[in-house]
Amino acid sequence: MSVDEFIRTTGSALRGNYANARADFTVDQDLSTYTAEDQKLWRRLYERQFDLVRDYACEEYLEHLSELDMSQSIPDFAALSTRLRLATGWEIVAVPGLIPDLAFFSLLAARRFPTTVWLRKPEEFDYIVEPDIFHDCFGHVPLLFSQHYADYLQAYGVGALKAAKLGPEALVMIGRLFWFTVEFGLIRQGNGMRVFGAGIMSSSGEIVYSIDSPVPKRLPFDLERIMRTDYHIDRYQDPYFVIESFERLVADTAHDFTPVYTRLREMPTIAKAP
Ligand code: HBI
Ligand code: FE
Repeated sequence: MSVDEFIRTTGSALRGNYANARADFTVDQDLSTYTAEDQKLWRRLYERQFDLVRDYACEEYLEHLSELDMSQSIPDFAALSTRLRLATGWEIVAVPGLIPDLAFFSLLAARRFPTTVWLRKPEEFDYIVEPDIFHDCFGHVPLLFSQHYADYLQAYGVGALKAAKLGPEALVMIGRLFWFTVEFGLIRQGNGMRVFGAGIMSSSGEIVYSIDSPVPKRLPFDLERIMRTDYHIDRYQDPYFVIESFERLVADTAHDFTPVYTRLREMPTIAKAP
């Protein structure tokens, strides 16, 4: 889909500025557009969430977060990319906000992580539905420095492009895989249940809820169950899925999903919690 067509069809719902977007939906990050208020809000968001991730995030995440220097100001994507290329061959590219599925998957398949440039407003401190720069940088970027996770995300992009060719049902199914791993995944580690999904990692409420609450189910990672499970986008998840390691996640999703889509199409969807 072209940028113009995207603006025309999703127009009023789009929050970012798409006017200068290139055909692949990337833009330049202009650090001078962030105000002193934005920087202050970033520091507040970072500080609150940093205290939480220490107790709830997986090891790999914490290792890489502490190596990055994001606590004092909104990160410069070019500087992050320089380090990331050396670590895992990924880079950070700026995007205006949500971009079409195909554009998103194409960037992932090329080891380019689309990162939103705008920051939420102070009144949205606790919660936003769309990804902003805090969600993308704090939630996603640290794990891109981890080799198996980085490989998983690229493979996901390749697989999702293939699903898009197979049709809308396959795309819904592989979209659920992204949701229940990259955004809301849990991982079992030596120190107990930990978070790796970026949607949880950047949320002050859900990071505690996902680990400590007795309410949600925490099911072992099961590709086919995930592909059949519907979800809410605007409330805490139930269920969560728990992986054993990033290596296992890569291995468990390395096969061709084409026959899986065909089989699952005939099976009922597992409804989201009411
Ligand atoms: N665009 N910027 C951005 N960030 C996302 O996480 C994103 C997107 N476009 C599409 C999309 N996600 C979904 O297709 C995935 O959640 C599967
Ligand atoms: Fe995200």
